[in-house]
Amino acid sequence: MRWQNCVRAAAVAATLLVTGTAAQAAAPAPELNPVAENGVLSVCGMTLCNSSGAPVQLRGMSTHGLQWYSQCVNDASLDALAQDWQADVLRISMYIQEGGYEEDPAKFTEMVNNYVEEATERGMYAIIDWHMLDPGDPNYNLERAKTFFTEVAQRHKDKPNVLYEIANEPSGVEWSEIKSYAEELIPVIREQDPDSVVLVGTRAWSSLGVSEGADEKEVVDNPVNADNIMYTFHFYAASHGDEYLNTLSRAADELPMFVTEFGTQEASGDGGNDFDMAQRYLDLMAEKNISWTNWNYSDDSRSGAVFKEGTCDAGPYPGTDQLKPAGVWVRERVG
Ligand code: IDC
Repeated sequence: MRWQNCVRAAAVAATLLVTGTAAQAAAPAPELNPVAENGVLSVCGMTLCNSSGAPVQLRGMSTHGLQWYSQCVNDASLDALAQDWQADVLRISMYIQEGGYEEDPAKFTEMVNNYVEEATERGMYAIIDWHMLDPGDPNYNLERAKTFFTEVAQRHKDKPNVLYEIANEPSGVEWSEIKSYAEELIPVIREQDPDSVVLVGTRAWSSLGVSEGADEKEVVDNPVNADNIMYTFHFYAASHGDEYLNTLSRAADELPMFVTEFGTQEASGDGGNDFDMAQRYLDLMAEKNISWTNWNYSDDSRSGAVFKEGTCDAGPYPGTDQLKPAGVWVRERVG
């Protein structure tokens, strides 16, 4: 969060002066971390607000799929994310298919629970991302989602820092199907954890319908019947130009929006970066106070994975030497 950076940077500098080296730097004092400063978040108007009712913009990173890149989410990398990157939020991406949750629900639930604890220890918000992708109908995984979210919401209900993202990227389904999924699942979460923010994916890979020829109107005209929710929008700057940007801009005036995934490259998460277009999105999100997490905090070979290949074998994670160009760019903008 921009307004707190000076204070946090000063505190980190003071810590460094005392201890001498970055490696010895202690975690930021509790009063200087995003969660201690802002407490329980809620949706107020079209934005997120802190426990005093002041608008906040969270900025941070999404993990890659935990079934593939959990080695990039460890004590040292999370310290770097919280202290060096100064991230407010970690999105914990748990795929359901492709070797994810459906293969071993207990193992993946435990992993997510542990990462929520790690984010909490570091004073970051945590988004629990139900990373459904293929099949694109979220109802396919409804029973699994009920089981999973009951467990994680029960476990974390007393924490101030957990947000629940219930459908990463629906595709090939009407908005009405996504809405009905959300209206089945949200009460299940609320039963355990009544006051947390829930993030709802939108049609066509969370493009508010644009990638399938629709737009935000279908949501504006027929919103999910629940309080304290936001809708998600995902973009990849080298693939998604003005039509997408304008849709996000219009939508943000009528719907609470959270960009839980974006890349500076193509929708494949790979290829050349379009930093100019990405900056236009970032400017819009700053102007309209839209929170965001970037894809992704791993050392996958693709250009959108922030670390160079092999970084997660042993680190180190702070600084920029081990970052790809997209990583250098986004690290500067997270803090
Ligand atoms: C990509 C991963 C890649 C994986 C693929 C399919 O980077 O390793 O093989 O998913 O699971 C999304 C998705 C996100 C994608 C990402 C980049 O939410 O899972 O990750 N992307 O393609 N939506 C648009 C882009």
